[in-house]
Amino acid sequence: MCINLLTTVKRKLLTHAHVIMAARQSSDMAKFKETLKAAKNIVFLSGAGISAESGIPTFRGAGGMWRKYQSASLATPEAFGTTPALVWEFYHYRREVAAKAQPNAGHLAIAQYEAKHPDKTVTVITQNVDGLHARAGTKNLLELHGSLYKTRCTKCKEVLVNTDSPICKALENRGAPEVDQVGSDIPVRDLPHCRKPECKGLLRPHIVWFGESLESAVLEKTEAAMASCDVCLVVGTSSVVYPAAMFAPAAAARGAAVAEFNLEPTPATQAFSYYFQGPCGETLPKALAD
Ligand code: BJW
Ligand code: ZN
Repeated sequence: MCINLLTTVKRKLLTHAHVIMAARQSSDMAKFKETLKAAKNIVFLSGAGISAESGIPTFRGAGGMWRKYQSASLATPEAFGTTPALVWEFYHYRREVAAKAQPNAGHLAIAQYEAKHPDKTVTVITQNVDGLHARAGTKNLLELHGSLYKTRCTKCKEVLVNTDSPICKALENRGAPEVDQVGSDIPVRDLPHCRKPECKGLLRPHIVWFGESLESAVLEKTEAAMASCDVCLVVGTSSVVYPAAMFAPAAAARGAAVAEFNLEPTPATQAFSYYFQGPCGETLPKALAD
């Protein structure tokens, strides 16, 4: 029911916005910079593409496989319920990859833009869980889909920051993507567990999986930022995962200037006023320079 409603809203937004915006879409960087200069409330909405140039695989396309599994098939409560060790191997691998990666020119340009414009409200809303925006120095950050470096107890629900490497002894040297193996032989008792003696519940990554609701406090702040922004920069997202995919088309439909930075067009591109094609590690620094 909910999905049907959201799908209808999405279609209407995209069709409506397509009709109004398609003829007026621009790739004029100088014009966009003028629009940005005049803006007071600016939102960056980022996805996996911004971290691609740091060596972190995106979800869809070539990088979206781990072993013989689609990444999206492991990012579900069902997968964790049936094979928690396999899902932990996958997330352990991704924690290690992201910890070794460095923020790239795109992350840094956004962080520097925020620091240089204390007169503006700059909000970074990311679907990424890799922590690279924060490591680049972004302060006003909303992590829509959680973090690789937070755990949540499945029993008492405690959320904790955890940057241990490895997160537990049993996961040491595990999670290699090239291994030709079905499932995982790590016993559940050896996976990360709650530190509280009275609980000892199984920990899971504090990440929003398919079919799960986004954290309400994060969602409320996101909706407030999206409702008040006058410019939104949509960076490196395929705009196919909801509710995140809905935010920028809705902002465009109410008249905000929305600029997309991507290697290729997405289902939302036509709804936006600006489109800058190319690696965002190159296009964003240009767009954000004085
Ligand atoms: C570059 C580049 C470079 C590359 N420079 N660009 C309404 C309609 C239909 C379905 C739904 C709906 N509402 C809910 C759903 C179900 C579902 C959903 O959206 N499914 C769709 C796939 C259809 N959504 C949910 O389940 C969400 N929950 C929810 O809505 O709860 C309420 C509810 C539940 C059930 C029913 C109804 C309501 C939760 C979604 C959580 C998503 N989680 C994931 C995985 C966890 C994180 C992790 O493990 O890392 O988050 S999915 C995965 O996709 C990940 C990402 O954050 C997310 C978005 O992907 P992203 O970032 O866009 O990456 P890619 O790979 O798709 O795209 C990369 C882009 O970069 C490409 O465009 C490239 O071209 C570009 N690029 N290099 C610039 N250098
Ligand atoms: Zn607990």
